[in-house]
Amino acid sequence: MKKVVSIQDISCFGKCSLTVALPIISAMGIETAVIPTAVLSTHTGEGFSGYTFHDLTGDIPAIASHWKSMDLRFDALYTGYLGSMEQVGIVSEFFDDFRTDSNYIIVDPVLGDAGKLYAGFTDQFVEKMKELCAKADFIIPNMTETAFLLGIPYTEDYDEAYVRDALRRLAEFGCRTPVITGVHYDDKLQGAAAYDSVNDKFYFSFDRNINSRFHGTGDIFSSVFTGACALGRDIQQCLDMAVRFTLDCIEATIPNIEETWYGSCFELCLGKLIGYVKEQK
Ligand code: PXL
Repeated sequence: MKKVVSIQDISCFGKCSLTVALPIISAMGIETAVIPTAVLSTHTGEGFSGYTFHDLTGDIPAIASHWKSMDLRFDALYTGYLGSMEQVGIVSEFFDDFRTDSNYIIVDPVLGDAGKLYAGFTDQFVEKMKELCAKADFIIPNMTETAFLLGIPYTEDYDEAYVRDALRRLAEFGCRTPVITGVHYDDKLQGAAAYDSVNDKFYFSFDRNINSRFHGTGDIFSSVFTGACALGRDIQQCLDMAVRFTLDCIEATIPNIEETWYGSCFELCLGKLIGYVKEQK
């Protein structure tokens, strides 16, 4: 059985990070270990204020050393939202300890959306996140995170040449395959693009665009991508499954939007995801 460890916060209410990664990767038939990096009462995105934040950075080295003593190994190490520069440094050490010749390191450099950094993040934090990206096989930023990582202005007016150039520049940080999510050149299609820098090859996957922003979709995408990667799927298959399932979740959220403005209704789609894993060879 494949094993993944997901390292990110628990937002107790709000459907993102671990409360998304754990059910999604498990539904893909993969054992999912977790390292909660912080406990928040809700996520920090639009609509919530006054949330609590309990930092668990100090627990991570002890968890890592216990696991090392048991010689635990994982097919993928997957990180999402990290709450402080110190935490990014400790996760970086975790990568050094648990990287093998055959596993994947997947970093979703959670920094912001819609052209803005999330609450509490600074330019120094972005710099620190770049260092973590250098150790990854795959990084999965959205268009906002791509702009912050590259130090370029955020724009919603771009074409395929812009995306290819951004992917090449992200690869210069040292990660093998950057993946950009939320790519859309017009109102009809939305999807993701990847660049395998070792083989100098680009990959694209698009599906129907829905012109609205949905919280937590980045975590849904990265969780499916991580699961598909751990299952040994190729880059195109990982992109296709993550794009398709993210769209399923958005479509399921629209009729429930009044109730779940703070997250996407991925729960209603897990049956489909299990089907995709079975169908895609
Ligand atoms: O969905 C990314 C995410 C994860 N964790 C926390 C967040 C966010 C985005 O706002 O606030 C705590």
